[in-house]
Amino acid sequence: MDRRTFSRRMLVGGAAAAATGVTSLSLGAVEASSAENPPRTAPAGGVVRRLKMYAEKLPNGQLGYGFEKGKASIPGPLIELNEGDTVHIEFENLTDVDASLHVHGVDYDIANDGTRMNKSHVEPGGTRTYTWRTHAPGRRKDGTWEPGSAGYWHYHDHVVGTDHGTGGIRKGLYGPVIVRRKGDILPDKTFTIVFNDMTINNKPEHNSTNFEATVGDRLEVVMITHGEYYHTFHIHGHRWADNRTGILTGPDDPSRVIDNKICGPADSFGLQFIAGERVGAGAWMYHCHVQSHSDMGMAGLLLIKKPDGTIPGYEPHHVAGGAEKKSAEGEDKDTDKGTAEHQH
Ligand SMILES: [Cu+2]
Repeated sequence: MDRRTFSRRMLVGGAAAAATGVTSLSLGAVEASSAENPPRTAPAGGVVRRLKMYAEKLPNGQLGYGFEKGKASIPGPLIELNEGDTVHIEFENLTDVDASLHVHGVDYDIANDGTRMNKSHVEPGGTRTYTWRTHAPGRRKDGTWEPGSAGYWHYHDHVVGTDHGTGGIRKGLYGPVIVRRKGDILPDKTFTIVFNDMTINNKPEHNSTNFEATVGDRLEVVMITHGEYYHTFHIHGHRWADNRTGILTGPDDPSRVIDNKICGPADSFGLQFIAGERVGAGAWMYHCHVQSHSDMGMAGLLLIKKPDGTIPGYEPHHVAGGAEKKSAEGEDKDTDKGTAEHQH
């Protein structure tokens, strides 16, 4: 049972409803201002995890990473760690070219760099285990402060096409990494949005990449940029804090609250917000705010439903990018379940 279902059952069930005077129906109203229960938080790290990861060719000729054979996706699957965790990733290259797994932000020695420079890539059909470590912040012996590993990071290929992985990234070999600090607020759902050249998540232009949620859900977005251009990431009706977690820590947190952020190649950041808080359900656009980019299709929808599942004013046949959808493209326009969406 997810948190949303849980909180709604609690409300319908009695005690909470009696105390606050609200009913489950009023959750969908515009005046619903925040989640009802204290959010779950990240535990302390220190766990050793093992993952299997594949790189493979997708039916459309693009390339993807996946945790299972035949299940590769663009972006690749979310790798979520807590500071102090170690992960050993047994990476198998099922493509017909050299490939690798190179990560940003966490601790790895040179043998785990995933580059041709130190022969840490993998030949077609080959396997290699990459080890990533993470650590909590703390004071060095010299008294200076060492940052922890927590952050919104990403992994990508570094050898397909060129020694910089230009061909691999262009074809979809990239994915999100989240390292959490003990006590970080956990979301109900995580979406990964990658601006790669002029696409979102390598989808054909004007096939908007949509995500679904319900009013009151605590949503998290991992936003990654790749390719040749700078972009600005904008969400309608929702804001976030421009800091490590995307959430203000309290009334004195000096972080700027924003609804638009500039991003360039290999940048990554994360944000959290409550779906529909003070604004209600709807087909809320998100898009690159470089005008020519949004006009060329760098736009999608956060489909935020009322608890009864409806979305006021939403007309599913209008594409966010502005052009009418051709019927042949119908399948691709569906929400990004199972690839860029991660349910907690
Ligand atoms: Cu753009």
